[in-house]
Amino acid sequence: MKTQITQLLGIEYPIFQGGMAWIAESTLAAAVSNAGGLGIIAGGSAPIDYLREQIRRCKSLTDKPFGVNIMLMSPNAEELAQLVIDEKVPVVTTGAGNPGKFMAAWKEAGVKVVPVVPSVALAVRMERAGADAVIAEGTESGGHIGENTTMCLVPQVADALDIPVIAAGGIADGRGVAASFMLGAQGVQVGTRFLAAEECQIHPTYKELVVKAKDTDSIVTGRYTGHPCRNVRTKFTKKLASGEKDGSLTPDEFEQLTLGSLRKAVQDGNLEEGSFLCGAIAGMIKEVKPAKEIIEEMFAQADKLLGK
Ligand code: TUI
Repeated sequence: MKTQITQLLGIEYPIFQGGMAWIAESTLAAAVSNAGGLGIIAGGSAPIDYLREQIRRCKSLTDKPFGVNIMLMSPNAEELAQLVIDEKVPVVTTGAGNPGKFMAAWKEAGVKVVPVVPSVALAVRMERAGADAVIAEGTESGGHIGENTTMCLVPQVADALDIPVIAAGGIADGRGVAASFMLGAQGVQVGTRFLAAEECQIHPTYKELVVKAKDTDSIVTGRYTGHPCRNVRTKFTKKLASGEKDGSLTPDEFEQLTLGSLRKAVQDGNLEEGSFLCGAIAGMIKEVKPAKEIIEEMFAQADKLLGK
């Protein structure tokens, strides 16, 4: 499927794998890139030496383009911004902030820059700053989220920009891909569906939670801390949500409880203290499959729906 995004990046399918912190490492990213999408290694708040190793490992596993996601709230953002230049990473996506101060250096180095935006205002600023495309991410996404929905945000961002728009949030099959194109997107970013990819290195308990989730099994916690986060509904996240609602947890206590909770979910499958981030579309995911099958099925269905 050819779009402005496949042409811009030299990939076969216009799909980015979400840069999920603690989750998106070189094995998953290389599998997605080898399948013709854009695999992404998450910077998260990981140490720079680990990320350098992951980037080099990804290069050894694929000769296709891949990207690195920089979480701008992370203390290592500055160092990682330089690492992607030094390692000649072809594409950078950013999240959780405004990457304006890094833009000139990335452009000069020939890195393609694709920021995640939760609003039209930030999308317009990113285009002016030289972004190659933007990812308009709706509140259906997993992890740290904005307020606007994919259905409302994507067409408004597409109307406001000349550069291509990638839709994210709530997309897990060909219907979501086709709908995104109808909304004016030139590509999609998919996170939650790849949690249930065979190559995704998360704890088996995490995959099981995603595959067993129903439509009502995602929950947003932490709005009162200023960092709302969508997770699988578990005993732990229900406790956080009720503490937030009835005031029995202060924002500081909430932050203390959630510190390190993503690592506990991803590495240990810890249901008592782990935050299993997932998007609202988890209920649609029923099977663990190789990334290549996920992508090929998604685009075969989208092609059919779009009458190609
Ligand atoms: O970043 C994400 N999702 C994430 S990051 C993450 S790890 C984390 N750790 C600690 C606290 C919070 C998160 C888990 N999930 N998605 C991309 C995203 N970016 N969602 C929303 C935004 C965003 C929000 C505000 C992007 C830009 C922005 O700009 C504000 C400004 O500066 O104008």
